[in-house]
Amino acid sequence: MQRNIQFTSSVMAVGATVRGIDLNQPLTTDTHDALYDLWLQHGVLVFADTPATNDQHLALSAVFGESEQHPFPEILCPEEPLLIELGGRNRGTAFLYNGNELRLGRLPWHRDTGYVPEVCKGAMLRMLSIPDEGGETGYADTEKAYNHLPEGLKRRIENLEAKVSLRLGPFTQQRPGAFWTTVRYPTPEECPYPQQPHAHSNAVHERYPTVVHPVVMRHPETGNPNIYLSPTYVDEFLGLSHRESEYLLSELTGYMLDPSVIYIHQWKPNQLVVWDNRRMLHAAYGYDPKYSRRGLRTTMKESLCSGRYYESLAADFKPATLIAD
Ligand SMILES: O=C(O)CCC(=O)C(=O)O
Ligand SMILES: [Fe+2]
Repeated sequence: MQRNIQFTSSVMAVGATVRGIDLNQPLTTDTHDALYDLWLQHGVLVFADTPATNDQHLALSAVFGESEQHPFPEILCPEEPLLIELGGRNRGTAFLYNGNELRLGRLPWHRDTGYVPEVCKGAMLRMLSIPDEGGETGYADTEKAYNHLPEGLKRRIENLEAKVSLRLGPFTQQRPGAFWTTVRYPTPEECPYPQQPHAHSNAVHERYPTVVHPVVMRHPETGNPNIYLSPTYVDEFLGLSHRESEYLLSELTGYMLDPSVIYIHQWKPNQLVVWDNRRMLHAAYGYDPKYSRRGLRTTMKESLCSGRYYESLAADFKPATLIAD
């Protein structure tokens, strides 16, 4: 039977591009199903040449999952609380990375809401204002990364769990997942552009107590295993010493951030990007504060709860052992 599909797609090394969607027309059931299948298959979809209003953005996002309100009230979009605002009014603080890279909006590799037990399902981002240079969003496929692991390493992490806490801040240098080695506040001469005071504080951490997540996650829909780590948030692995944990984390992060499993998206007008947060890591490369950038993003609710609070660990928990290859 002929299917009524309203788009064409092209597959990239990581992710796929979708063209032809017109959000002024209702999407057919076949289009809906084919988009969802393509998303599960590739982890990230770029909708090219797809102008959208906030309502159309929310409607397209609903093809992939039900929207939920993001846990940070301070970043909700005032006109539409199911969207968060990145940049724009939430311009943030500029930092000086590696001694000479002045950047706003830079975020290390992470999985959204990886610091709560119910990690969100996915997110759809659209950029309303794009800087003249920079401002890319990177996506890393942790399923492809898992498939690259040597068998011995797969066995070592099979039943391992990671202790995760909200440490996503600018001062993550020398943490796996940070793509810089030094970071500091710029002097007023180094950054003569408007910015906001730095808001990340211990208070944020206290709102989100430490959680535990499995290191290997079988995707709830495809069943495919991935390295389910958000490098920036990992404190250590349960049952391993801090040193062993740091070593293992950088080893696994090396696979997760190998260029062969990364797609770096350079934003153009009228695009929306949707990613499967159960599988993909992402990072914001940031931009020179002489430019501005504004994006709006949905957050999708996941019904499967992959983690638990650290405090509620069972008393009979048996620590994992690190078996040498
Ligand atoms: O600003 C970006 O490019 C991405 C920011 C981010 O981490 C997100 O939207 O979840
Ligand atoms: Fe994010």
